[in-house]
Amino acid sequence: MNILVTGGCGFMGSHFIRHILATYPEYSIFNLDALTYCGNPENVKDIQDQSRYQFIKGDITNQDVVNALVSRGIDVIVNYAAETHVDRSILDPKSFVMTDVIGTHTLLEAAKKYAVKKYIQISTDEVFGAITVGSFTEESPFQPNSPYAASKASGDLLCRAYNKTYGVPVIATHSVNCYGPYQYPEKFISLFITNLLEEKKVPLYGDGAQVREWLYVTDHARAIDHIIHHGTVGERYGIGSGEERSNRDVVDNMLVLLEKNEEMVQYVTDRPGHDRRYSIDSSKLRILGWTPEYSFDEGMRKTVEWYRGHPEWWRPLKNASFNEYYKKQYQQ
Ligand code: TDX
Repeated sequence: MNILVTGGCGFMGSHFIRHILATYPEYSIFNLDALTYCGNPENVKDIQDQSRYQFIKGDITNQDVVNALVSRGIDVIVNYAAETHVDRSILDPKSFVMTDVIGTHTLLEAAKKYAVKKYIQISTDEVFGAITVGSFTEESPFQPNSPYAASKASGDLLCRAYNKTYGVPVIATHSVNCYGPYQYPEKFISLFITNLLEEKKVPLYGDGAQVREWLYVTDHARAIDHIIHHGTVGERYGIGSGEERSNRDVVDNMLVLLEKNEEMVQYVTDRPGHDRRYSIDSSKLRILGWTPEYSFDEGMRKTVEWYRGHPEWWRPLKNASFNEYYKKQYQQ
């Protein structure tokens, strides 16, 4: 099987590629990545020399580039390429519309033209908005609150329309928050662990009582593998762990693992439009036989150990200029 992974130098895409190459000796992976700020060739360094792996630098909004690649006999497209950081989307929504909407459209056009066998859309629980009690299901309406969530929801709606109108074999996936090694140090868990390792305070938004459901990243890779092989075209699947934690609880967990005290926690101005709680009912996928391997406690231990052992990976990224906006906005 030939799989085109977009955004394969990013956090989640790189774990998926590693999983597929290790699990299926007969599969080939084509990794199309524009190498924007969070696409890092270091994330796939350990597999880059394998003959079944090929990297192509390119943007998913470029139809010629995408067509040239998909016409080479791609069976499955897995669209991991996306702008994903909510705080950035508040500052610069257009880049999110370009990649998450136009980019998705470009891939769908190629999937239609070259009749790929499956198109897997990697999306998020954020498209459903926030939920106070209970969990979102595949039938929940889209109620995005951030420009990021709106862009992903728009891409997902195009996926639905391309399936209904043209018969493109789309499967959409909505995952809870992922964490683990190689996550760019702008997201909550990766930012906070690396701050604490640098003896810097961690900026907790608002009252810290917001709730997220956390999934270890390799479990997400396994879920997508499962959906490629067992999912039904035209369906959506929620991917969740059931491991809900308030942000404050997650911080307490990190303080213990990193042996830091309360003085390191700084409550800062809340994120505009901050969703209070996300939660996904993943029973539809679990009935197909997928279940996560890692508990939150195990996943956090592994994640902290990885960041502790790889300062050469994250330290240069923490110094990058993008952090300036971030610091001004939230970390004073
Ligand atoms: O500095 C911070 N302080 C803080 O309190 C950051 C970066 C985050 N937070 C809070 C905001 C959220 O309640 O932590 C929680 C998690 O924040 P993010 O890591 O930014 O994730 P979230 O906003 O929940 O969105 C994520 O989940 C769905 C990802 O960024 C998306 O890419 C994914 O699709």
